[in-house]
Amino acid sequence: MARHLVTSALPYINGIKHLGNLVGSMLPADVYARYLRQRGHEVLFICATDEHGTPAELAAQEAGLPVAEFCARAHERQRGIYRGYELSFDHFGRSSSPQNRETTQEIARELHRNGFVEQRSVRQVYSTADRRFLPDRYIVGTCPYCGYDRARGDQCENCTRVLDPTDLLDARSAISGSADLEVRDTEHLFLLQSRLTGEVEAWLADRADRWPVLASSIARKWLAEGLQDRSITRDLTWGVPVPADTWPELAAAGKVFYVWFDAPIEYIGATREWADAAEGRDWRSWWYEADETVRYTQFMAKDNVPFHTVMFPATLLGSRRPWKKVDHVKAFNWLTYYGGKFSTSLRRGVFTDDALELLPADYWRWFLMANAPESDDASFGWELFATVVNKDLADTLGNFVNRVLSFGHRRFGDRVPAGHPAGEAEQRLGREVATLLDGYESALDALDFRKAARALRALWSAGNAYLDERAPWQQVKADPAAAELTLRTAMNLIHLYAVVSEPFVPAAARVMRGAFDLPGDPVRWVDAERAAALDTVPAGTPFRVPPVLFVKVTDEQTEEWTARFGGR
Ligand code: B3M
Ligand code: ZN
Repeated sequence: MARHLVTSALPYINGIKHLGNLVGSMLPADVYARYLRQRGHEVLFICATDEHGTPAELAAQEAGLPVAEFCARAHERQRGIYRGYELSFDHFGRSSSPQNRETTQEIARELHRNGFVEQRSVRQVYSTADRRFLPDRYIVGTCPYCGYDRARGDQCENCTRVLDPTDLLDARSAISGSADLEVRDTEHLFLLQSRLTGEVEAWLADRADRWPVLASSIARKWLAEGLQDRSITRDLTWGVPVPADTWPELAAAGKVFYVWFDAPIEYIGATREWADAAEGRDWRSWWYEADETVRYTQFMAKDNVPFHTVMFPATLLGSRRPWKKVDHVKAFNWLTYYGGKFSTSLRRGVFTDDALELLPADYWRWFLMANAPESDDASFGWELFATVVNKDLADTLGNFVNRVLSFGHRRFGDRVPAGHPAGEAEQRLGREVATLLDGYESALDALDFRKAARALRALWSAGNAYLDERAPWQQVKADPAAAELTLRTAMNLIHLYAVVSEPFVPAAARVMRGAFDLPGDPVRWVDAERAAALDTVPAGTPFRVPPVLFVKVTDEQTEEWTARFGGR
């Protein structure tokens, strides 16, 4: 059995994430981690908040809190929300942890020892009023090309031209608005990625072919352009400090590592946090000289691909240490809100906190995964959301469960009925179920989530078709034992649904499974052969009728939410 390391890109600390963020990394990672666990694999599922950098400092300033305090609170807030979505992290860490500081500093020292770090002097804009160096995008001014008066120091949003802060006319600080800016010399560390290009290329060559195409195409494109040396330090107060034993002057000058240097290292840092939290947990067996059995899969939105497939591997390769590197990368396109951008700063779209107040997690999990922006961008709209939820969850799955159990209870009491032995219809159903299940597994193994959701939906539909065909409410009049067989078969389908739907809709799965008093219910996964038999739940097993699984979204709700969140 493989041991699966699964990581989701780390949500940034500065605000509540929207549904696009959720479906772009954390949620699919969770579905995959749950699937692997159900199939009996050992899984370590890691995530964390990404806490360093200028946006965190500015968000703290805006909230009137010291940045450490702001991050501690924001971390707890995000953690609570992800628990609400039942994201089954083995650990949800913080990139500001001591474990990450130590790992980041250690890797930086090793890169230095191996000749991949160089100190260089750069000219940077300093704001006297803000008493800080300003990152390029925190300098605004008039674009020299098109005259747009809110162009940023890195790019003009109006004419899309890439800029240098010194190109701007009337440059001022985006933080304070002050025009009291000067260009100063400052020392920074550069990671000499150019020297690692060949190694990264070779590393990528024998694995990118196995990745879903979105990730591999982006990675190849970046490599084709060649790796540039990158500055990996910043003049900020909040970050992993440059270690004084290696760079005493820079440490004394208060330099910290650039957030994109320490953030991916937090995958390791968070695993160390996890290991430190309880006896008997070994982080090294996952990350350091990990053996062949460890399979590492990363989930992320497409804009994060270059950092994960090129820069982070370059960092690890340059350390010359046996760090585990990623085996599979699954990337996602954008989820749009009515075709436009979700925006954290403008709070446009649906955010993870609001969504959970409207409906339980399963509704969102299903909609988002069944419509995941995999091969293309996908659009969120309330009408579509209502249609999908009502059709798939309420009509197809929920209704089946309710029809079978309440009719069974009414006619035959509170034990799974026996009836005739399985006949031709049941064998046909069994074969169909086995085929669909096989497709479902292959889709999940290939990280093909929409396809997996389609297969799961087809499994649910197969139950409805069988029930309509057999019509136990008719059978019961002429041949009650035939109705009993139909119900016993259908009840077995419900149990099968509980097992295989768990990765997508864990709460509904618990309810379905809980409907049967199967002693110890040992089933983790059902192989196709077993599924075909449809006999996991034997006649005589006590069952109960659970409350309705899914309530339909009404037209009134759709209208209300469209008005509240804006749409179209
Ligand atoms: N925090 C995602 C983002 O904010 C970024 C991911 C880090 S993963 C190491 O775009
Ligand atoms: Zn312009």
